[in-house]
Amino acid sequence: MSRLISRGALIVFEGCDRSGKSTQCKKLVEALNNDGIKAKLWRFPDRDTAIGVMISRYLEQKCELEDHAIHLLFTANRWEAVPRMMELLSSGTTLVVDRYAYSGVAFSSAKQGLDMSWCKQPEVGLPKPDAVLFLQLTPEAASERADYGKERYEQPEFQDRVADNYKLMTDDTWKMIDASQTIDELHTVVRAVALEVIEKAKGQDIGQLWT
Ligand code: NYM
Ligand code: MG
Repeated sequence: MSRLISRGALIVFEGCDRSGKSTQCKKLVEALNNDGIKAKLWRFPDRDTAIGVMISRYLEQKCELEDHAIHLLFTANRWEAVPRMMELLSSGTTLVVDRYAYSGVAFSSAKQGLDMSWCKQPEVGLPKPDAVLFLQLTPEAASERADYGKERYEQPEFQDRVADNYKLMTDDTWKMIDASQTIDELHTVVRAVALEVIEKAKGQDIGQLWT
């Protein structure tokens, strides 16, 4: 298929809480923009939509929600963003996304009574990332970082189960990156990987997740 404009890449960052994803996403978008590459920062949950406000209240432990129900809200928060994401990708903008469906599945299925295959179902068919940059840091190292423990799920035993669940979802789009490096060292690695992914994505259609 020939295109007038080559599409942007969908680059997702994943990892346990406090692994440095938000910092790296921000630095990557800045670096790409400085290089003249169209790139935009995106994040899930997007706490600014009506659904996102409910999610945010739940995470801040201001309300309780049944486990399946909150899982579906996280998923709905991705689906509501899809039209805009597709528009940007096809107009040539690379999206650097802080968490995606893998977070949805890894966190929800760390709870009692929700299995991974059930958790995956509502995520099936979302735009498939061209690459998942997984920032690897032990839950112990993460727990020593600033602000840890403020939100729901930020406990070492829960994060251990999340880390195990992530491992079950790795495929050939995943790049495992050591997140114990300094911010600048990590950024150098991330930027090199991203440039390769952006180049490769130009010639490929956007796939559908887990189909
Ligand atoms: N989280 C995030 C989920 O449980 N399901 C999801 O689908 C997503 C995207 O929300 N502990 C969890 C992981 C985090 C928390 O994320 C909020 P952040 O990046 O700290 O705002
Ligand atoms: Mg957090």
